Amino acid sequence: MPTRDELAYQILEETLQERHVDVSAVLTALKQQQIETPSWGYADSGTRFGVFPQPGAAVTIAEKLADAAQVHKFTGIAPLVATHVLWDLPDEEAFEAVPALARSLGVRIGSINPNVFQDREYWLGSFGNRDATARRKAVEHCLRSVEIGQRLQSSVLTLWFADGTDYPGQSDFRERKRWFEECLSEVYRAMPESMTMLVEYKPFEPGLYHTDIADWGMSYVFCRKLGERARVLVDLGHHLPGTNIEHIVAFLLDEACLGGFHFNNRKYADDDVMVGSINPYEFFLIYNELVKEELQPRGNPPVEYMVDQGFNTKKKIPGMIQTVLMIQATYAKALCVDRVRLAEAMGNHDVVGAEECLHAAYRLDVEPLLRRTRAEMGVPAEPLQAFRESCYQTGIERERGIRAGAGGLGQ
Ligand code: RM4
Ligand code: MN
Ligand code: MN
Repeated sequence: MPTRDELAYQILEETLQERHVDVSAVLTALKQQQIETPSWGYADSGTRFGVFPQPGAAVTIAEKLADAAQVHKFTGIAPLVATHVLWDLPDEEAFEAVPALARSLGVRIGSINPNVFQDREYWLGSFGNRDATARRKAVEHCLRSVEIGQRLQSSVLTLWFADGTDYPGQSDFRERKRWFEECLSEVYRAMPESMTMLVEYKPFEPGLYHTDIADWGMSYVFCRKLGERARVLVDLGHHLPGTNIEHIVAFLLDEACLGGFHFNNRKYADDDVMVGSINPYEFFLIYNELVKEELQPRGNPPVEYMVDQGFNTKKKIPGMIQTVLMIQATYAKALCVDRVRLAEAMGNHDVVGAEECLHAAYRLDVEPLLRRTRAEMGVPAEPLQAFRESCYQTGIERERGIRAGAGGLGQ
């Protein structure tokens, strides 16, 4: 007698075969998926109105890595951890200890995130600051981050700038653009061949009137001027309402300039809530573009799939496991689109038929496929439930308690 799981898998397999989907290729793709979770996602976070510490939230890099390792242990697809230079790596000793510590926990250091937005000197900007000493300080910090990245065996430098202005007339757009070009280029030139620079954009906040890298186009222009190892970072929350993000993704892919993502979701502004929690269909359509590039590569280098979320009211580790599972399920659905029928429908100008192909994949219950993937990877079929049963959460709540200074978003 086949088990319930086997039966469900067989039924799904038949459906997928009918839909011209190569099921074993889908399983392979799912097993190769790699997601990077952010160290700051395990630390206390808040809003500009305050930070509410959670019992058990991580403070040190060792705790952040240990918590991230739990997410990887129960999902099998989150082996990378993004680090924030200022928040995670306070001293020289950390650079020595961190890679080995990560390895011992079964994870690796992913992207290095310099911080040129918190110090007093950056009040009026970093790379776009009129004051050359502030620009110098920011460049030096980024150069140091390149060095740190090498020591941590990281190959990705992720840049986000809080630069902008609050009022018309406050500064000069063109001057600032030139300063950005100069500073970015100095950092780019210092990177080893193995390192990629990802440039993030954001149309609003903290600047109330303008931000210096406001959209993907500006980021793209900077990257193109720098060279092939500079690519655009798409943070899903950094778009004005109604923006067609999947179109941007496809456009950048075709230009071989899509570097990576900061996955999250927004309802109103840069909310940093869980990816897919507000608009899961939009997330599916984004993954649909990514899968098309995977199936028919046109030269975009591998994309970094990073999470950039804050958990203010959700518990952090289960929140992150839930996030990773959402990303996995969405990728699985995008892999299950009937691309033969879709191409036919497109060719016949059958708008209803074409959209139906996407709907059919989006509606599909991919759970049997995910359970099979997990079984083959040796991770629990129900990661969230298994994490709860492990009692890790109650353990850290008891041992670490509530502490101040956990750093991270909103601080
Ligand atoms: C920004 C952006 C960056 C993140 C900072 C703290 O809005 O998303 O990636 O590092 O917030
Ligand atoms: Mn981001
Ligand atoms: Mn953001």
